[in-house]
Amino acid sequence: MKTSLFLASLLFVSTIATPAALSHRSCNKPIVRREWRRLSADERLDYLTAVQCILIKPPLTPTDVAPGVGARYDDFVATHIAQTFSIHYVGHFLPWHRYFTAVYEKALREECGYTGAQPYWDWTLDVTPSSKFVQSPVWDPVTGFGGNGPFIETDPSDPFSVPGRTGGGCVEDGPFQNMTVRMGPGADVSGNPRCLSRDFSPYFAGRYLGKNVTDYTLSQSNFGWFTRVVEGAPSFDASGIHGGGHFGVGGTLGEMGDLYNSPSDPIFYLHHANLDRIWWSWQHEDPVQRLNDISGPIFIMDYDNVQGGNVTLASPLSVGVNAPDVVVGDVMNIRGGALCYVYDRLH
Ligand SMILES: *[C@@H]1O[C@H](CO)[C@@H](O)[C@H](O)[C@H]1NC(C)=O
Ligand SMILES: *[C@@H]1O[C@H](CO)[C@@H](O)[C@H](O)[C@H]1NC(C)=O
Ligand SMILES: *[C@@H]1O[C@H](CO)[C@@H](O)[C@H](O)[C@H]1NC(C)=O
Ligand SMILES: [Cu+2]
Repeated sequence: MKTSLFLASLLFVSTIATPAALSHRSCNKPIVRREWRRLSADERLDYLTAVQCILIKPPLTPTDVAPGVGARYDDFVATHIAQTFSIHYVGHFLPWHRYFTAVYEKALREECGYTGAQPYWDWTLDVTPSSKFVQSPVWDPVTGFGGNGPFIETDPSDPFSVPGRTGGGCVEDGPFQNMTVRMGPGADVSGNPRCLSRDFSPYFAGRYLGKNVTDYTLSQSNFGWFTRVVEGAPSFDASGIHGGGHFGVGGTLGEMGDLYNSPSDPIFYLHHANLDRIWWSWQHEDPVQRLNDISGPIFIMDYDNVQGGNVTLASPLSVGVNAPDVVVGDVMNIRGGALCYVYDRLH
């Protein structure tokens, strides 16, 4: 049964794969994704310049779909918002975000003249001790993404109050100081122009982004548990590395802490590239098994399969206007199918 399903899905992949996926089938010269601090200062500036470019390029999303979309960058945010409840706490959480990040990387390269690969942020380098968090090179005002916003009081008894939050206001320095966020908050795509906010919690980052949590994540023996440990429970008391990055940076009031709207902060893509690298590192430990190991619910939080079955290699992935649809099997290997990149280092 298992074998025939697997063969069926392979057949499915090879017969209906999209032209885009087919054109990338041979991956002889993968681009190499590197950690932010291992790029030269010029390479960091090249990346930041490409982000400034996509922030002002005209959008592709039709106005009746998301009236507030004002730039090509927003196409990605609106796509994430539209699918929020079908791409988190599901089996295809990691495959979807892998494809989404690669498609963003492709847009920077093909539409904004960027010649490098998507960088990643290895937060384990910045959280021991947690006081180091604010000094990370990723927050540099010139060769990074700028830092925190000023502190804004919130009600600490609010269940959404992230423990240890220290900011909440508009980012005060760096290249995204004057960036206009239009999508969100939450599911709202009508257009709410405002500043980019961050609400750092060094405490939260220290608790979930240390090497110990990544090592625990990598010790899971199958994909079903691996992805559940990456996502953690939707609670501040039992987050995983995914929530660690989102709430460590976005806290309560920052874009990164908004499940829908988090791609509005350009650091989103460096966080997700690192999650992807950790998944790749896990796959690499047992490629024969793990390049095909996929499971987990089709429907959000449906871990007992009450509403439906599990995701398979044939399950569809859509990133909306940004690229052709693919299937999970097209993104299991970063050097094949719809993808063609590698990481400089495994975790
Ligand atoms: C942001 O806008 C303010 C006020 O117009 C200006 O002083 C500052 O230099 C701008 N910062 C960037 C990074 O463009
Ligand atoms: C990892 O270390 C942090 C900081 O000491 C701690 O709060 C957390 O509970 C540890 N987590 C695991 C899974 O070991
Ligand atoms: C779905 O996947 C989980 C592991 O992620 C597994 O334990 C469960 O048995 C699977 N359910 C079905 C219906 O195959
Ligand atoms: Cu997401």
